[in-house]
Formats: sequence, C-alpha cells, structure tokens
Amino acid sequence: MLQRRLFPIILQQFYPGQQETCLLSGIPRALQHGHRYAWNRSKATAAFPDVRERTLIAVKPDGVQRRLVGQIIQRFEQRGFKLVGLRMLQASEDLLSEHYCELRKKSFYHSLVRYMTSGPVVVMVWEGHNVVQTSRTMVGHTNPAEALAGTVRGDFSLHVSRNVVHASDSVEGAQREIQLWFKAQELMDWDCCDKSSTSEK
Ligand code: DAT
Ligand code: MG
Repeated sequence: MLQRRLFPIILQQFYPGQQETCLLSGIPRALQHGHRYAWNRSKATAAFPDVRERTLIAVKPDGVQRRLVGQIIQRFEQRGFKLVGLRMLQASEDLLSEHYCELRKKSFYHSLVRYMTSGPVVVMVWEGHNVVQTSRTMVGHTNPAEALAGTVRGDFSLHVSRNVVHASDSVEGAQREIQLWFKAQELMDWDCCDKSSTSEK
C-alpha cells in the first residue's frame, strides 16, 4: 500500500512533467519508449499493444557531404513515418565504439571508425508501425553492390565502405542505439495530424 502511494511521487521526482500515462500500465510515456528500460518486442506488444516502435537512422558522413540528407528524410516522411528526433553532430570514437560494439573485432572496424568520424553525421529517430524492419528494407543491403534499386543504398552508393546510411537492425538494437545517441528529452512526443490516414492505431 505504501509502495503504491510512493511510486507516483518517486516518478515525479525523476520524470517531472511526465504525467501522461498509459491506461493499461500507469507508466509514463517516456518509459514506454524505452529510453530507460529496454523491452523486447514480443513482451512489449503482448502487454502494451499500442507501444510505438522507433528506430535510429543516421546519414553517414558521405551522405552529408553529398547533400543527400534531404532526400533520405523525404523517403521516410513519404512512407508515413514520424520524425521524433534529429541531431547533427561530429561523432566521437568512443560513441562509435559503443554503437559498433559488435564489430570491434572485424578487420574493417578501424577504417569504419575513421570514415564515420571523417565529418558530421545526421542522426534521426523515426517512429511508426514496424519501422525497424521496414526501414531496413528501405535502406537496402549492407553491400550496395547487392542493394536493390529503389533502396537508399541501391540508389545512392556503390561500395560497402561508403554506404551512406545506418538503420538499426532490431527493435532491441534500436532501443540501445537511441539511448546512445539521444537524451530522452531530445525526443518529441507529438501527434501527426494524418495519423488516422496512415494506420488504424
Ligand atoms: P548494416 O550497416 O547494414 O547494419 P553491419 O552492421 O554489418 O551492416 O555493418 C556496419 C557497417 O560496417 C556497414 O554499414 C558498413 C561497414 N561494413 C560492414 N561490412 C563491411 C566490410 N566487409 N567491409 C567494409 N565495411 C564494412
Ligand atoms: Mg548494423
């Protein structure tokens, strides 16, 4: 009983202003988005069917240099996804070593980090139904030589060492990467006016 009373007070201390709650859970929206807690998709969708999926998309330094940022954003907007975070920055080696932690032992790792730190990147968070899988399809195969025409890599790149864009490869990976590149308060919770035209939910 005491815990029930204390829980909202503690939440207010850590998340001032985050009073909006989900009817099912009583948990603030910021928490549902996984900035603090990484939920795996099956658990999240089973317990909270309206939890919104988010992914991290980054225009890499070659894409920024080649002025492709606008065209890449346009593809995601046109598809119906919602932009909820956007940053331009010069990534540090430390940040990239976290981002690419699974690739640290690969022979190409050092040249990958050199390339990724060669200039600014534009990092975005996009939200929408099945956004992780759909954006991987939109981005195309890692190796542009195998990427289909119509995909970002298939249309704008020709070599794996300069493949223009990053897209998270799983819901769990997206949650980890979003927390790495963005603070919770840098992500916008907003309603798209065409919401009911792009999805039933
Ligand atoms: P993806 O970016 O499609 O998720 P990944 O996670 O396997 O692919 O690799 C991350 C990046 O590393 C990739 O976008 C480009 C670079 N990379 C992957 N394989 C490579 C290779 N064989 N040679 C050079 N760079 C490579
Ligand atoms: Mg990857």
